[in-house]
Amino acid sequence: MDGRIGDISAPGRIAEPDEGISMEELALAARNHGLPLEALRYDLTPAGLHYVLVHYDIPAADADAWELAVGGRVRTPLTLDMRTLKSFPAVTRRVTMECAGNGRARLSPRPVSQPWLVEAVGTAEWTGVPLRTLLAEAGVAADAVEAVFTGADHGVERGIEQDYQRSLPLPLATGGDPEVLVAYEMNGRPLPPQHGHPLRLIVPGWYGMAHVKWLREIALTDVPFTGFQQAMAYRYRQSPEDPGEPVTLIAPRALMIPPGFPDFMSRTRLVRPGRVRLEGRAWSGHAPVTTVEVSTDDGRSWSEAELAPPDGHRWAWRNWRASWTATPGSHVLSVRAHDADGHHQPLSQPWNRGGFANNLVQRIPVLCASGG
Ligand SMILES: Nc1nc2c(c(=O)[nH]1)N[C@H]1C(S)=C(S)[C@@H](COP(=O)(O)O)O[C@H]1N2
Ligand SMILES: [Mo]
Repeated sequence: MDGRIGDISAPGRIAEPDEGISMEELALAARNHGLPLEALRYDLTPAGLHYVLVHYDIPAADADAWELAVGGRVRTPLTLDMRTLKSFPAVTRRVTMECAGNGRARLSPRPVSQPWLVEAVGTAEWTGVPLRTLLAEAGVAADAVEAVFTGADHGVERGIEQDYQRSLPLPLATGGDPEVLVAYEMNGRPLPPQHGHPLRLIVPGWYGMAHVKWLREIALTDVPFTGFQQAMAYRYRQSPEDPGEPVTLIAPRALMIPPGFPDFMSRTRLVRPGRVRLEGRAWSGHAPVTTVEVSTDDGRSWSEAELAPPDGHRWAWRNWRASWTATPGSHVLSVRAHDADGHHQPLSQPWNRGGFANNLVQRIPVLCASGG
């Protein structure tokens, strides 16, 4: 396939109000997977339980032959193999990553795309070279404004063939807070194929789309990047004509490990009467989480949960817990997070055409059966 076979300005599709999940959405949901919510129990998500989102195919990648090109508006273009990359001083950062489309499947009307409920999240320790180290090595030209990152994967978006590419503003690419990483290890092991083997970008605090996997090129540019994933996708738009604002930082969210045990098909949770420990995780890319509140009466009243103190991992989720005395009958449990910038989770859905950053509070219907 070659060149333009479609219309890159074509907007994504919004499902009809009563339209069920399509086979195309099921095909995406079968390729990609979320975090089973009980895995919120682990501080560090085991690699196989971390959510996965791959737009096209996982590319064939040989670490021994891999080369990262650093070029564009730099003084000295570089070509770095894995051995050279590993010779730079390495850092390890614990980072919670979340897909910008998390929560999309519950929107109404529903944007047709990967149908995440709330499980597109995970936390890992990523080891690699700070991006600023590599850019200092290459020497940033005075007129550079952005860094464009290209993955080795390739596919078609709305009829146009392309590589997966995203950019970051230069101050973020060369800055130290947060420090962007060119990572080659996840939880102390080489990156697994689905998470970008052998090299990926990690952008603490940003939604997943910025963390370019199978990273093969970094190019500094003197104009803002206008590729599909930057200028067309990942923007908060209310209408197809709306230019929208770019999707960047992760909005606050708290999730609860569904208590009790599930009914296989309905997924309804069953608990026995008495004390039930409620716990989960909370995070925000804007600012540290300050408060987590829990409701056991479908959002009518809220009480503060116990939030774990800061542990030095600013870019990772934090544990919270609360206690509930279950009484026979039906209940709806909810949890919501607030951050130090005053962002919090809404009680009605924030809607945009891409279904991005829907951090509507989680609702968990629970059935408490008497007689245990
Ligand atoms: N090259 C490349 N990088 C990519 C993607 C992709 O399809 N190709 N998907 C992005 C999106 S939308 C998300 S949410 C994260 C998912 O990272 P993970 O699969 O390691 O959790 O990778 C991002 N990086
Ligand atoms: Mo994503």
